[in-house]
Amino acid sequence: MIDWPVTMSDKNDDDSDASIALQTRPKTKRPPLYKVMLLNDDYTPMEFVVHVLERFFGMNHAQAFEIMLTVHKKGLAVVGVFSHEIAETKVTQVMDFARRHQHPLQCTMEKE
Ligand code: TYC
Repeated sequence: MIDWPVTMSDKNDDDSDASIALQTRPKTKRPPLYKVMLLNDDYTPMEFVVHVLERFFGMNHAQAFEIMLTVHKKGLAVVGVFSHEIAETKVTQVMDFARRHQHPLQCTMEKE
């Protein structure tokens, strides 16, 4: 049997380049995120929109009032960014709540 000369640099233990090369790009994909948006309309009372933002999006009164005014002036605003499932739940909660109070408020989601 031939006894090959082996130097330290030939050895290939755990932390050598050859073993690391296979692990440099872990294929973990982050789930896509979705923007939840509120749309302006001419009929939903401002106070109702402020209440929606406090109740379903955890905003304090000042934040909620500011975002409501942005929607009122610009036509729409992003009110939060969530996973697909959470975004869908928010949209359903807002749409159900608005419908129950007979307001035409619209809430939609869109992939970020
Ligand atoms: N434009 C409405 C009004 O003047 C207020 C409003 C704000 C409605 C935001 C919807 O998403 C909305 N009463």
